[in-house]
Amino acid sequence: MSLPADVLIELYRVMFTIRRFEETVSGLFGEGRVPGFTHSYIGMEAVATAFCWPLRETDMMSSTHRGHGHAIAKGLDVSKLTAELYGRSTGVCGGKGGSMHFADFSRGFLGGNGIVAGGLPTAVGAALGRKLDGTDDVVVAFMGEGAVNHGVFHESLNLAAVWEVPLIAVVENNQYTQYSPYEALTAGGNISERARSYGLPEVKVDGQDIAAVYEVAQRAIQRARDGDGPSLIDVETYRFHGHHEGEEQILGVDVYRSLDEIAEQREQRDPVPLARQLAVDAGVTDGTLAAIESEVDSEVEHAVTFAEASPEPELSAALADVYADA
Ligand SMILES: Cc1ncc(C[n+]2csc(CCOP(=O)(O)OP(=O)(O)O)c2C)c(N)n1
Ligand SMILES: [Mg+2]
Repeated sequence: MSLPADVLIELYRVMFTIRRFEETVSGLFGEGRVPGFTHSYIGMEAVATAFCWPLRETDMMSSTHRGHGHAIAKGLDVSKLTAELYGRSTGVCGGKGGSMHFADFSRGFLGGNGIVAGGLPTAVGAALGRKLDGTDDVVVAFMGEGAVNHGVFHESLNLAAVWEVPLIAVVENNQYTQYSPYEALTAGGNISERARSYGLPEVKVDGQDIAAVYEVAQRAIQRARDGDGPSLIDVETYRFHGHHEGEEQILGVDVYRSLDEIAEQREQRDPVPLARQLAVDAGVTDGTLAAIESEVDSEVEHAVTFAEASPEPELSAALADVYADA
């Protein structure tokens, strides 16, 4: 599918923002400036970008432990996101969520989740709610391929299909479940084939090709808006960093995958330069793209300054936000 230049420019802006944000967080984490745990989305930028692009603010999304890219693609404020990672009071959750457990309901972001497959049942419930409310809003549920072997994956998809809810379940198959190759854990070999057992279409897509993911995302989201039911999408992607930041320092760099494999993926399958090339091929000038890159650099630099200048939450705020307003 060939995308128009104006769309490619905006998709590239989102992808580049995720890339620059994650590179920055990786550096800050290494220096001990960002506390807790972070999991990098570097290498997977096209997936969140394509699936969030067609979404409205009122559409919802559930995320994972690797959620920074999902959040940026859904339009969360980069400064408030950075402050959240720093645990500061100006963060999207007042600094109480951190990297893995922040949410922003004003943007339909239902939250990250430290439990593998944990976001999916929440997304099915939200999608049922959209349907019962009579809206044509949809819900996207992101998950890693590690989710497909959990019981709740089957239970959730079964109910989603029976109730015909507007859910788009996106499996980000980045080839590894923590330190295990997915083939070692996943029977049947092909995640997309599982859709058939729920009466859903089988869809598999190259997640490093923004144009290909964009087309699949548009179709699945339209199907959900039209009331034609859920989709399960198998997206082939790759993560360039370790499972979590700091992994290489703790485990070593080639314990469960080879340096050659990582280098080959970086050289040939990096979605950010591939998207940049698509934009150039569509007639976008290098100057236009360089201007976007410099705007994004400033946005991320400003976000770090904002976060580091922000205060930590007051002790008196510890029990606020524990229960939702009735
Ligand atoms: C139910 C559960 N089991 C185990 C873990 C520990 N754990 C955290 S992330 C992870 C791997 C997840 O792999 P995948 O779903 O492929 O997502 P990815 O990290 O590759 O994005 C595991 C096993 C957990 N958080 N929750
Ligand atoms: Mg994985």
